[in-house]
Amino acid sequence: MAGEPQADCLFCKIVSGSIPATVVRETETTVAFRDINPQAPTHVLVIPKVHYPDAASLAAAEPQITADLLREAGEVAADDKVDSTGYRVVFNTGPGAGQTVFHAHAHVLGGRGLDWPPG
Ligand code: DGP
Repeated sequence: MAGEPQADCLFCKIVSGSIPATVVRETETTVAFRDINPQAPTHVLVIPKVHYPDAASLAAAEPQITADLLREAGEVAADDKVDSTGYRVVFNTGPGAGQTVFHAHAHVLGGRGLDWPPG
């Protein structure tokens, strides 16, 4: 069923606690944890607790949770004090854009200069 945990999903396992992560924030609907392979001094993933494969399918089914995710991305930036200098929120969508984990997630990147356009 849409939104239900998937047995083979890495991020569902982080939500359930069966795989450890450095969690920095948690709400009723979201979890934020540090990326295992950080690309910037601040590199946090914000994920919904429900399982959808990407941000677009999450937004179509769960607009409130999508809003929660974006709010939490901002809170992560404020907690890490990168909000004043600038930070980036990225949703890689599809293999061609570098998505490797098919559970919706926002990357929050900050703490260094960020080039545009991204690679
Ligand atoms: P993406 O490539 O957009 O699907 O991002 C997936 C991110 O997930 C990538 O930056 C690395 C991160 N990642 C993969 N496995 C783990 C893990 O077991 N723990 C944590 N904390 N991050 C992970």
